[in-house]
Amino acid sequence: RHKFWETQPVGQFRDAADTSLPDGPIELPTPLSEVRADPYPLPAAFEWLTCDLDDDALLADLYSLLAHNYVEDDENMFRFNYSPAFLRWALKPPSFFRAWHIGVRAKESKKLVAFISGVPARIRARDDVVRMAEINFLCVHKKLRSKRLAPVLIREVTRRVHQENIWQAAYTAGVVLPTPITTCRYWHRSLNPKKLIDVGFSRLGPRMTMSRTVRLYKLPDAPLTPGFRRMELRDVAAVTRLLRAYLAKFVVAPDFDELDVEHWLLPQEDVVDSYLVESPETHEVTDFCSFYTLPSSVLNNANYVTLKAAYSYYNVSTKTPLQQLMNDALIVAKQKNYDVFNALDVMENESFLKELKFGPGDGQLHYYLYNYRIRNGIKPSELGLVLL
Ligand code: NHW
Ligand code: EN5
Repeated sequence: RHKFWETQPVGQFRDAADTSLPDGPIELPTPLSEVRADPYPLPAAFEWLTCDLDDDALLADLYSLLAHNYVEDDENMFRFNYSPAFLRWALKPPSFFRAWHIGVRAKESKKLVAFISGVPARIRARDDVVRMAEINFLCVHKKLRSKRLAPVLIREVTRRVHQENIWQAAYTAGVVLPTPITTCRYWHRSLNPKKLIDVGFSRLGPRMTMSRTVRLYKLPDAPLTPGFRRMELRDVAAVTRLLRAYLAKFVVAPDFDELDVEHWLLPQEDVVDSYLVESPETHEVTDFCSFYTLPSSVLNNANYVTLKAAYSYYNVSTKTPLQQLMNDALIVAKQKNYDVFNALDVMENESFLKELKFGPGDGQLHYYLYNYRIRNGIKPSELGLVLL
């Protein structure tokens, strides 16, 4: 069934019932001298390319590969359209490795035809903080599909991760592989219902007119919570404290320090937005919310070419109720002209989704760990990790 995945140190479907297997690494590290020294062979027409994302021309090629060949929904109506600035942000966190930005190009034309990436992260599973690679942006050009190139890319990124003495990884996918630690549902909150209906992202509900629908999703013009403001550089220490305390509640979550928070959560126009509540009396930072910007190309529509989507990222409430905080996040997203606000049912998100008029999407997101077993998996609400 899974000719490649059966050979890898991941939870196998046949072991699912075996509760005697312990939590933790599936296989032990090997000495670095035993890590294969040279790249895996590619078909003769192609060559490996370690990507320099500071090179604007290369970044443009990567952007274009993904814009035309990356993830689509099940009916091929939309395709993720990560911006160049977003890709640079996603792939260059503190202590990133350039060797983990792996392209494949045609030897003759030099055209970029495939890509896979990793970035380093510390991820806690129960009480074990593990150095991992977060693997993302695996993409093979549409014309080269089903030729078993993906396993070569995955083996090569694994080799380069091993060379840094890192033996675990985390990744998400819309497809089922051996074996998810949990399966999450996407939820969607319409901000611009007329456009969403026009492009086929959503439908007019039964017994609903367009004007009733527009009224249903209407939001105030400005955030309601006193002290709600954009996060700034001076807030990094306070936000790190809030976030670390909050993420400690989940079974699997990143172990963020101040450098990570500065990189992953300090606002960057059209990439990541973060807001917090500063108490007007004590000036204490009590609550925090964030979302990242990931537009989708609208395929085959006469009126529109892109959908502007915000994706819920990390949110922490200690004083402002989470539902009120997220309502303010919807309000600022609407002000900034997003068409839809998306969220997974991770962390405590279930507590506000229905109340704030999110509806379940048709997509799922499966979370995976490589070479790390979590017996019986976890519930989405036990997961404190959002990958881009
Ligand atoms: S998920 C998004 C993945 N990208 C897309 O869906 C873009 C559109 N599709 C494509 O470009 C986020 C191609 O269809 C791809 C597959 C490239 C997906 N993950 O080359 P073949 C990520 O980036 C297996 C893992 O013939 P293809 C996360 C498939 O099950 N495996 O297929 C990435 C089969 O193996 P099997 C996937 O369609 C995580 C084999 O690939 C997969 O031309 C990567 C077929 O290969 C997926 N999304 O290319 C793993 N999709 O055993 C990281 C298919 O079943 C692991 N496959 O025969 C950790 C590594 C680091 C470890 C460090 C210690
Ligand atoms: C790794 N970082 O399927 C990511 N999106 O629901 C890789 N559906 O947008 C894996 N099909 O339900 C990504 N509208 C896996 C996800 C791939 C993309 C995907 C889904 C998520 C999606 C939309 C559009 C469906 C179009 C037809 C959807 C319904 C919205 C509606 C709004 C009003 C209230 C009810 C719901």
